[in-house]
Amino acid sequence: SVPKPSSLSVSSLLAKKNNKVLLCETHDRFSTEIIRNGVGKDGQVFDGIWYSGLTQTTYLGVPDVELISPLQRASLLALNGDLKRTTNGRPLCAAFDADSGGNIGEIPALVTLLSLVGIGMVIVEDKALTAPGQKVNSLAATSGTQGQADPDEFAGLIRAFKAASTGRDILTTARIESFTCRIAKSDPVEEKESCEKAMEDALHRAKTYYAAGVDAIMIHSKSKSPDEVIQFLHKYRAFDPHTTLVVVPTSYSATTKESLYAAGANVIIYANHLMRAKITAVGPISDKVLAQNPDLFIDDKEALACIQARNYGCLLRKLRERSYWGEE
Ligand code: SPV
Ligand code: MG
Repeated sequence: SVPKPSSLSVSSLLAKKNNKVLLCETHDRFSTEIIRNGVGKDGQVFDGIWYSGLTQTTYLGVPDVELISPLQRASLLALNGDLKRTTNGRPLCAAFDADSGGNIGEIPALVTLLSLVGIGMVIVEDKALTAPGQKVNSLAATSGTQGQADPDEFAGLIRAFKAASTGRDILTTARIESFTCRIAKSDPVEEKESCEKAMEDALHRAKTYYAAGVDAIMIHSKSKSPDEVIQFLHKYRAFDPHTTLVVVPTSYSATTKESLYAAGANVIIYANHLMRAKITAVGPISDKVLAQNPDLFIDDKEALACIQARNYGCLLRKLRERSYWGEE
């Protein structure tokens, strides 16, 4: 029989924690244990996991372009034994990054599967995906080249997620990309106008998605300053005091949690921090290991040259040629 996940629901955590919930991405059991056991100076803990498209695909060694559909990613989570994430230690809630939602016909299966593996929040972004594999990550330098979905059509997608979630404890969340899909202008007057237009567009979309019945709204930004997000939070809160608001302080990571909560945010997601930290850390370590163990290659000037050039492809070829790795 399928083990029953004992994760906490996002909605009950919001109620229990005064509408302030903290999530962090994890991409393997080890990183999950790190966030489960981490305690901040103020005694604050992570409430749950963000199943990030970026870090899940990076872990698999493929780009974050939505070549693997949300249903395929959810299936991989279900199959890799992730159900066990809550069976020992402190239970964590979980939110799933559903990219642009995938095939509309697969939404009932996607929501059912997410619910089965104990996920309490599904987040769908309003990017216009022209074909599988055409998504641009929101923080990529080229994110301004990605168009946004028509807001009314996207509202239809939200309704499909809501319909599939009936009777399930899973919050449908609309993610607004008006700030990340904007192309920055070099002229200051044009730049100001473009920012104002993006704000207007973001607010219009939020109200449209609210009318479609979303449970939560996420506002994303790639600005190093939190200003546009904070302004959006204040403006949206003046219209609707209740809907759960979600933010992702990656590019504006110096901003405190308190200032985001004070502006009206309810869920803060640290979206790819552990994977980014891992990538930054392992490169220099592997360089060091190679640099400190040159004896193996003492007479092998070609392999040494590959090491000195930090050319891993060249080094792997030399290792294979010399059968250091035995027969393949
Ligand atoms: C992810 O973590 O996959 C996200 C957040 O979607 S971001 O990478 O900032 O777009
Ligand atoms: Mg993503």
